Amino acid sequence: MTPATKPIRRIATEEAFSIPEVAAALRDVARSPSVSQDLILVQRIYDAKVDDVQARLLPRLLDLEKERMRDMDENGVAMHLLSLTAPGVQMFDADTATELAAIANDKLGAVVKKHPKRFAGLASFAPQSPKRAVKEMERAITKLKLNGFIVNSHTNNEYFDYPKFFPILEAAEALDACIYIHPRAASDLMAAPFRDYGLDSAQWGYGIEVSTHAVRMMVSGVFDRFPKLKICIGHMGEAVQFWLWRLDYMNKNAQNRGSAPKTKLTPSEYFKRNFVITTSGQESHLALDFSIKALGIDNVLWAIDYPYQPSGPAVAFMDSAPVSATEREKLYHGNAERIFHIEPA
Ligand code: VNL
Ligand code: MN
Repeated sequence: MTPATKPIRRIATEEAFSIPEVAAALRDVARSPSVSQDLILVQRIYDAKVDDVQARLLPRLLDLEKERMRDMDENGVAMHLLSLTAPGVQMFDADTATELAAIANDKLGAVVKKHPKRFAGLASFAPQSPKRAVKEMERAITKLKLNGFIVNSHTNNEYFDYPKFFPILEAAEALDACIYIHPRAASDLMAAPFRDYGLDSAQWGYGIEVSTHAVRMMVSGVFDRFPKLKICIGHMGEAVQFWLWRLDYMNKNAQNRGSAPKTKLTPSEYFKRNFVITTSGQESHLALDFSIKALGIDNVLWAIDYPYQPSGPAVAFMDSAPVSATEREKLYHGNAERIFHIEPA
């Protein structure tokens, strides 16, 4: 008799969900005038016509225990690290955003508690009101036992290097909770060239928005102030690791001419110390190999990007990745367990 081999534990780390309350508020946003480029996607998903091919996304975002769990079982996915899908609560006014984040976190906390082997969760908060955000962050980690935070890049066109957000970064560092910076559409003054050809979202605009956010944090000195802060970015690091040499070189020039503040470390040093990346929606072995070599095997985590991308190919991509068995364990679950405080199986 051959001993049964233990199946590898696959923890997918950028898996989207929504709740009816947020979906209804986003439908209102879809019907209101706004210059935000997020409106393209918000109208497509939350105010879709019945014949819209994307219309099936919303029921799949709202479902946790039925089709999603079936999909996980069929593809050998042990766990989804869930996050309220982009743009989260960041298009609402501060009061609505604060209230909806708490409702989403309560629901997330409940489903994680009910299925502790199948779900973990990243908590939302409203950066529109940093003070109340900090309270919700503390509640989400200490009371709801959630695993970190999700933020969908800029809030009202402002980025985490703005001092108004420092209390949020300070809280995340103190709570030892990683902030996953997920994309949303580019901020208003950057968005114009992304309006055509479907470039607003996952095809291109999302990556430019989040990579710019990450670079702003590194070169502004945020990580000298918060040296233990952990940030996670998806989509194979939004290509930041490919840029590190040039970032280091040109940041030094910018520092020398006084355009950028002096920092203790270089961008590449911050990126390796303060960031981890996930493979969400980016299934290229070449890009994975480069990322592991550039950042180290401990800094790369697997993700699917459910329900925006199918689970089967994401599993096949990582099952067949040209890495050792030990490395695959880290990519599939070891790194996620460490970064997001998920109990090892
Ligand atoms: C898409 C892909 C949207 C991944 C997402 O968030 C995402 C998309 C709104 O293809 O529209 O996380
Ligand atoms: Mn995503």
